[in-house]
Amino acid sequence: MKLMLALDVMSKNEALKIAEETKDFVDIIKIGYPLVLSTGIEIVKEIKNKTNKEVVCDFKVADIPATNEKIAKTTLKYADAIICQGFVGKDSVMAIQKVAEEYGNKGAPKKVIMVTEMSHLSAVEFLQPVADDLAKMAKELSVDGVVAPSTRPERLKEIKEIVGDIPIISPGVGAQGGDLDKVLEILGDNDYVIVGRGIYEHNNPKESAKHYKKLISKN
Ligand code: O7E
Repeated sequence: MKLMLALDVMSKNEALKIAEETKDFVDIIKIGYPLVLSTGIEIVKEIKNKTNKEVVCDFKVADIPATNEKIAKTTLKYADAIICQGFVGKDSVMAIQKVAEEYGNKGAPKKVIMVTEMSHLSAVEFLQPVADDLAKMAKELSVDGVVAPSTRPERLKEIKEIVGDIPIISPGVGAQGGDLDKVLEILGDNDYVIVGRGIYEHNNPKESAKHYKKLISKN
């Protein structure tokens, strides 16, 4: 199982410092609006240069196909993968997949990761009722990864069963209180556990990353 660092800090120096300190224990780095809006998209290049890791842009893109296409082009010029919402429907996701195909090459294909059910409390209001259908759509579209919650292991399991061998990317352990032991029983070698605050807010991010890496590597 792999560790994805959610680097949601707001300063370039802090981001680069934590990325470098934790790089031996982190498999891939996810950044999103907090860091990119604070520093600019060029931060992707700087993180990649410092760490030699793949960088995923978590923009949870959720627009009409024509706008999704533009966002994907700007993002995938820099990043290795982009995260989108599935609830906007097939054509919006496919517009991003088309850009990923165009911008990738054989050695470094660009990836599209799609959100199904989110990890926060209110995800049960509107997203959970349609999440199984979103997971089925993700499978039909053969996306490169599916986001499902560590905060609700029973739902994580159900979504994993639907998507089969598509890698799961799961947030919610650490600050959001997800039970890592239960998550480890469900996820497999190709899946990712996301940890953000549990690492970057720790007084020793390197030790925390090492700790999480050790825990998930036991399985
Ligand atoms: O709670 P933390 O600090 O460990 O951070 C979790 C990260 O995962 C943070 O970047 C948040 O935006 C993201 N996330 C969720 O917490 N819940 C979700 O349902 C989805 C995501 C997410 O990253 O979606 C794309 C992978």
